[in-house]
Amino acid sequence: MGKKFLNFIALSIVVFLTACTPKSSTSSDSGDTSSTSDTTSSSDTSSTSTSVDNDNPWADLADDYYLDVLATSGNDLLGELHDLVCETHTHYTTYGETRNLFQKTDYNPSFPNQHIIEFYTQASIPGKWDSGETYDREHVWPKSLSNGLWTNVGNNDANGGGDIHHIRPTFPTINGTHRGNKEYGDLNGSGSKSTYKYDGVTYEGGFYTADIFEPKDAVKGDAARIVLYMFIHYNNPSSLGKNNLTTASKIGTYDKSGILGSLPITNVIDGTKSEAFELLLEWNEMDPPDTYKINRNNAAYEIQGNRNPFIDYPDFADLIW
Ligand SMILES: [Ca+2]
Repeated sequence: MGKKFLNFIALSIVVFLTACTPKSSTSSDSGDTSSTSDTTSSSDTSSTSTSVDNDNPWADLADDYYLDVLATSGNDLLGELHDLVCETHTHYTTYGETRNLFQKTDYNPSFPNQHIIEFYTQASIPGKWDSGETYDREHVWPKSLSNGLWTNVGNNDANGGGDIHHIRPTFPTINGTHRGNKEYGDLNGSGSKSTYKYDGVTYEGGFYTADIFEPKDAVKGDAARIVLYMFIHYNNPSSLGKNNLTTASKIGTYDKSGILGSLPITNVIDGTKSEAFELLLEWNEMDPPDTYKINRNNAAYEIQGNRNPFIDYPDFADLIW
């Protein structure tokens, strides 16, 4: 009798315990309900990374490239994307090297290995480098506005000024005279038309004044996404190149809001920083990446090891800014 009673007590304890435990464990195991966010936000210790890891918000993007990015907005997302594009940037192309890369990155799908797409007019032109006669190499973020980060770009230099995500093939006059080192901005119908005659055809590349260059609508988003990539990659006042990763990566873990200002958006209108971002976000939205730009991102990834996140997922820009 006594033994049966003890067994009953033991069984009751087991039933009681099993009934209790799910209460605390379901909230962390069941995952998808609102209770998860409470759990993750309440504990900032390293133990959370394992559970969040299984729930990676960007797992479907570009295969596994964004698997380590766990943040979903603001400076945290900016910092993690910065770390990612720096740390995976395993090959820094020299400016000289870019002369022979456009045939891989900017090729016209209708004439692969022969023609490339000129950046501002989107004209299809022969891709073989002819010492800058047909096309030259445009710094979308001008050298003189780089805060010294890629002011000196010789053919042997490997810095932001030779990054293949940044450099674009452009007609010489459009690059040298119309764009020059002018800031990007909206001219709202004013300014001179940027045109270039090639092989009997006149191509249009946007508008310009003495101070501002406005790419044509079909190129606005592409230009904006390059600027945003450069901003998150090179946002650090150190010298850049193969040895800068340790310093540059600090933005992911240190005073992100402070560091943000160290590379101002100097190449976009004379407004405040928020006005510049407003314009870039608008351009990013009005002109989404097309197939050719997606191919380009993949080709640049094969060459450098890193990707332009804003081509893979333009909404990153809205989530950050
Ligand atoms: Ca476009």
